Amino acid sequence: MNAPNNALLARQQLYRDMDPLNLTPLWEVLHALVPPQPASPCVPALWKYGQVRPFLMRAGQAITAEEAVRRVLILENPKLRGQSAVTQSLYAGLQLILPGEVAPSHRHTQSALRFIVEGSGAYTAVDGERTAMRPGDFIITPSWTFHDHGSEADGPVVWLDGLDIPMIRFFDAGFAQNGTARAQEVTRTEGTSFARYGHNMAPVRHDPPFGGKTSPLFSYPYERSREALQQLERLAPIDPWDGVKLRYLNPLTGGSPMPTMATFMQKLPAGFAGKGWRQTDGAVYSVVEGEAVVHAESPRGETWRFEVAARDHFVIPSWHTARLESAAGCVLFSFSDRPVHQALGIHQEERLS
Ligand code: GTQ
Repeated sequence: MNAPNNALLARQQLYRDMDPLNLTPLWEVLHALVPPQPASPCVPALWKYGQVRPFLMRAGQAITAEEAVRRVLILENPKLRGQSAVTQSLYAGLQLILPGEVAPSHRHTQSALRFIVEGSGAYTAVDGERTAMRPGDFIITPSWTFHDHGSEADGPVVWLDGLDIPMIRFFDAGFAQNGTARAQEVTRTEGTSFARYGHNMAPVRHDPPFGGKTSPLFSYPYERSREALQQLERLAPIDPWDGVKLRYLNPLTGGSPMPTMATFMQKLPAGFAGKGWRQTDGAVYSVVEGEAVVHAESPRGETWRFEVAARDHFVIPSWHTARLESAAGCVLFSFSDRPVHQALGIHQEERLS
């Protein structure tokens, strides 16, 4: 298969001669371009809340929410440092807001989710309606809607931001605008969206907001999701891979709450020893309650073992095998880019027996 030396030299001369024309030979890169299986440059990674929180609080002293616009510490994949990315397509960060602060109004084409990690009494305002933030709540900021965050709490409030920033950057499709007011005008009473869409009912004559692409529910309260998981743990068989796992949905379509990101909540019963699985959508996890052990293995056979507890965050990249165990029981929130894989017909999942 080896070409003789003079043939190799001729090829190298060919590459050098064509280089000024921005030409490059496919056969030197083909294998990496179309790999036999996903070969993510990302690695599984863990952020222990006890280690991250002191830096969040120092950030709280170093800069105001107003000056920072968004006071966030980005969770960067160790193999994507400098790219503000937790996977190739997703962004994750921990945002801090202190009592009395306002993170000013703006909008962007990137979709955002908030998952509340610590503290109550902050709110986010979307499209003229405020939503209170409580730990475990999942809140949406749809693409191109003005949003600001504020706090009337008596202590720090921290939430996980999940955005499709790297994906929108990949498509070079990002736009952003600042609001004219610091905080947007409130035009609807808090709870209106939930009353309208949060009960398996929908308005009779009503165009879906946000072009029908994003859920009209801004807030999925934890007490509801937790109740569902708890009941299922009692009433129905436990899935050997996931424990009890549900996906959040857009009540008007049955699809994911946002066009680019799927969100999930799952409960591992006490004593759970899950089987391994892998999927093409890399996922970011926020531990809500309890504790678990996460085993991960890359397609090349490298292994990781994370001991996780409430408020810790971790990432499982594409096509890495993961396995969850929990002695005491555990509740996990997660998000991934699955809706995009599904829309493109490239989603794959493998469940090991
Ligand atoms: O809250 O609007 O973590 O625009 C990154 C970009 C949060 C936000 C982030 C953002 C926001």
